[in-house]
Amino acid sequence: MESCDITTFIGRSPFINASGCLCATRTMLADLETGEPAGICSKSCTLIHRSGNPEPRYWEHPNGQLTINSMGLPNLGVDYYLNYFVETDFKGWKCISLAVMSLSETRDMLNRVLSNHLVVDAIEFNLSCPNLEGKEIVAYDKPALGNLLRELEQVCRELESNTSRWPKFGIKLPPYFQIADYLDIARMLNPDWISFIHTVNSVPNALVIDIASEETVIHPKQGFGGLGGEVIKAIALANVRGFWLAFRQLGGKWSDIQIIGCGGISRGEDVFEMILAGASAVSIGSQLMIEGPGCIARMTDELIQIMHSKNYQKLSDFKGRLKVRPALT
Ligand code: RRO
Repeated sequence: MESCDITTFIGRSPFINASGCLCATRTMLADLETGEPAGICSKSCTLIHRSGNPEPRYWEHPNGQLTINSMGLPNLGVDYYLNYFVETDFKGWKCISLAVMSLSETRDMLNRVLSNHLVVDAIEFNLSCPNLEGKEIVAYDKPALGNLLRELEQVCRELESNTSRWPKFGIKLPPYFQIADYLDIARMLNPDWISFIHTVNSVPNALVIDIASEETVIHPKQGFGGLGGEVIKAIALANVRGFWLAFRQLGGKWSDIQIIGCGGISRGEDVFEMILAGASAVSIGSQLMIEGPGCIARMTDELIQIMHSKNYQKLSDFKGRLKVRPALT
């Protein structure tokens, strides 16, 4: 069977991991690499390590369709992940995810990342962690988000002279639930600075109950956590499509902002749908936790199978080309 071309802006295929999944330690990252994703993204990190929320803080439904987490940003600190990227032989796209807790901390982390020996291809600002005690999701506060993005860009520009190579900058967004949000947020992104958005993070403030024990399945934050898995795919698709349409509406350089689709992807079909909706690449979260890195090869085969059946040679043959039939009036 003749093979399809599934290269994307990140490399030889559309697949990366969703930050947080199989990427918190060297061992996990090395394991992730065995699945041969096109790119890897490290666990969102802070300046110094954090142990995160108390256990139990992650739970998978036995049928594999749903996960809930309240990890609370456990990570080993920015230097740990930078060192990993220095040491690894991985040839693909390397992305470090920075949790934006405060501007001064983010500046310190950026200073380290944008050193003369830039070891990553991309920097993702996580603006959407749902699980921090006493901290709201900044990406839901539009005026605060607008200010923060302006400040972050300014910090990046100030540090530009520190680096010989300019990385791609992107942001990890939470799911939005109103049509107007896509355009409001898209307008805040300066396409001369932001190259990609990663949408969606887990769906915040879900609650899963075990009826036998009459308890929540995870315990931090009163049992509330971020929802992942197949059950969130429709929300993720809507966000990918909403931002794709918003970037086309704004036109010009906004059309160059790439979308990494995330949320509920567990089969080649889901990847196909994400790309049809406008994603340029996809990230795998819950399914990586459930199945392990082998899911990437499986989904690659499934995607290619679908492309063959539809006579598509490359991803751009169908990317963004979702058909919408006008409603009858
Ligand atoms: O660590 C977490 O609790 C976490 C993070 Br930073 C995130 O961005 N998304 C998520 O579901 N969990």
